[in-house]
Amino acid sequence: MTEFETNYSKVKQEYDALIARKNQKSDFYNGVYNRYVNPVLTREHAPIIWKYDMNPETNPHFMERLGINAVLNSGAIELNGKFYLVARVEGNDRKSFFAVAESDSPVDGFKFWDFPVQLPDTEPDETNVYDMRLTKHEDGWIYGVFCSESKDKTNPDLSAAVAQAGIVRTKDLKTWERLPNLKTRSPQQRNVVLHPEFVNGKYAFYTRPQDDFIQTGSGGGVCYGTCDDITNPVITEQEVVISPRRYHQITEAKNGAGATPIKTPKGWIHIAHGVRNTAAGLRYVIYVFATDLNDPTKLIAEPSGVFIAPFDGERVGDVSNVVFTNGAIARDNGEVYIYYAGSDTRLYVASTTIEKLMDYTFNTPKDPLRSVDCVKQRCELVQRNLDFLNNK
Ligand code: M1P
Repeated sequence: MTEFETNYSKVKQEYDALIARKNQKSDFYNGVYNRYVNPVLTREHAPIIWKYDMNPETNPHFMERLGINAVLNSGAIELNGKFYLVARVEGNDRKSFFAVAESDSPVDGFKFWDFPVQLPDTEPDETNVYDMRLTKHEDGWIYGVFCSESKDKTNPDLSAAVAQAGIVRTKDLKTWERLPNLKTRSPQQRNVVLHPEFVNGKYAFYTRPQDDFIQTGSGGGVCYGTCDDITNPVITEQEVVISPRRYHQITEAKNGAGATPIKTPKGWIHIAHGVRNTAAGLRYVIYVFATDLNDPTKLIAEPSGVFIAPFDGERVGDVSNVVFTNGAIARDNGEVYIYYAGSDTRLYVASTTIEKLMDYTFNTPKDPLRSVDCVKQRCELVQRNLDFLNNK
């Protein structure tokens, strides 16, 4: 065999085995959701034809020509009984792009389509795109809202950038129509999500105003605003904060909407991320809150603390100590699959049910905000448990 044939055969066997690999629930237990042993997408899931020149004459060593560095933050949707992830794929050149991975199962078997998503090139200054949230809207379209990043030409700092919310729509995940970027009063926006229903006849967005590319500054948290026309997406009014950042909570440094909210009989459940600063840098965790079914600006439940925090191998990667979600699938049969990236490197899944998610959201006590009150809260639980156990 030639060097090309030997190396290709090894790479192909490993790729085929990876796609065929079955996933299983891990030993992790908290009663709220299950983790799985294997990530659902990694850079090794990138098709061979994305990376290698397959012609032995021009690539005798079977060398990667265009490597893939990471596969992470993914929008998620179920269509006609199949599961689709629109993943953020980062090339070795640091630029991200979107690609659709499809499977018959929500927890394994995801395989990328041959071609990545080719977005219409309507924003000439746009350098990078990432983190698409998919919303099956009641107007009949599937929308993708993502971060559209450009160089801040007004700032001499080489790293200064501007984040905006880009918007596309599709019916089949194959043909994408690009709409103008969302305009709001904030100079920058990231982690913007489209609400799946009209609210008083308007399109409603969850936003995250920020003064700077990294720091949210005066941005008070996850916000809400509406626009009349999705083809001219402008939120004219001041957005209202629906999930605030707070001192000494997991959202202190910043937070952001994650998956498109899930409609339940008791309210819209949001699976979002919160960030705090530590000596080791920013720590990203996933948390949950709920808003009123008829008034999406009204916060009705705030379970205390983290929902998913970086655990075991999730902790380490290109940006360590990060878990981040921008996609979940709530099935008609009550199953819920939450796709979350570990350390900006690979994509995991957690599974639960609507019933458990509601139990967690509406029965987990609120954060009492001060250590002394947290001790009281825990002592009350201990006392109730002792009373119950002693009276059995
Ligand atoms: O590196 C962690 C995450 O950082 C950003 O999130 P935020 O805007 O809240 O800081 C995003 O760029 C996200 O892609 C990334 O995972």
